[in-house]
Amino acid sequence: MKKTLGERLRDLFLGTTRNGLLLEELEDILVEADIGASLAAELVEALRGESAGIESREALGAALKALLKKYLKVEPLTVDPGRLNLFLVLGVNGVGKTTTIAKLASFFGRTEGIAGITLAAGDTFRAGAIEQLKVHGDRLGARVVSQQQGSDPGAVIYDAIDSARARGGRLVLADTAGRMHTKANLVKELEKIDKVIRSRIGDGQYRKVLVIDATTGQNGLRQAEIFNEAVGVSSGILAKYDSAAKGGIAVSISKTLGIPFSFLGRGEKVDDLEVFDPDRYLDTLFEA
Ligand SMILES: Nc1nc2c(ncn2[C@@H]2O[C@H](COP(=O)(O)OP(=O)(O)OP(=O)(O)O)[C@@H](O)[C@H]2O)c(=O)[nH]1
Ligand SMILES: [Mg+2]
Repeated sequence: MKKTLGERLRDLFLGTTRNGLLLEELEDILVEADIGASLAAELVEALRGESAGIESREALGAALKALLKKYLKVEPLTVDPGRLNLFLVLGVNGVGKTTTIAKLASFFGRTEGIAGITLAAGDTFRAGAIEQLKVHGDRLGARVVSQQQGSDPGAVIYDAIDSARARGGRLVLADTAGRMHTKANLVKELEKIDKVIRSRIGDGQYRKVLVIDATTGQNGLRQAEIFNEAVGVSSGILAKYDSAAKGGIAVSISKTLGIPFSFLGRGEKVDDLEVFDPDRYLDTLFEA
């Protein structure tokens, strides 16, 4: 397994005491952790002035954490209990969208006492996606609104909004397909879904939540750009942050695109979701 950022920082201090070399290597280490090339260069530049005073890994870690914390945007994703809330869950295939929906349903049911959660089976593209959501729904006691595979995802979500509203429900979590035949298709489909929701949500709260896989690397930034351009992303969730080897992509995305992060996924189980706490996130990233 790859070394973590923290481990590599420790090696850096064992290997050299010469400042110039240290900062150059540091830049590579930050790029490896998916912080992004331009941000890594910026961080190293910011440290150049202070580097004379940084004589231990702990001091360097603390200085880096403080800088990264300034770049990281964090904002809670909350259910407004006074109206209908719809969270449209977006992301490329396999990042953890459907699992994250189950985690969010469990989180909002457990911690905020939100009852009557509706899951909308908006991934009508992949075989097995609707069944997967139904299994989660059964386990969590959440209603699942679905149509057959291949049907229009906008229509499914439209139905889910209407039926949730008719029952006085407060939260709809809508799944989407992570893959289309082409990027243009994906964007067009998302724009259509977005339009349907906006026409139907009324005075409800509508949030577009992008799931990013912590292990996918800098490609995550490109994914965020595409979804952000298509529909505008309200909130990011960093999934698969179980190990600290990677995951700097959250800083890269929030610094570059201004997208705030709300939750962290740390495992496959329904309870493996935590509110995005910048200190906990950075502590993990720098763990040695
Ligand atoms: N270790 C770990 N695995 C996760 C996490 N979140 C999701 N997974 C796993 O990632 C795999 C894909 O998860 P899904 O929720 O099906 O992903 P998806 O984005 O809905 O995938 P598609 O519907 O195919 O686009 C599953 O095996 C999940 O158990 C996480 O936080 N940690
Ligand atoms: Mg899915």
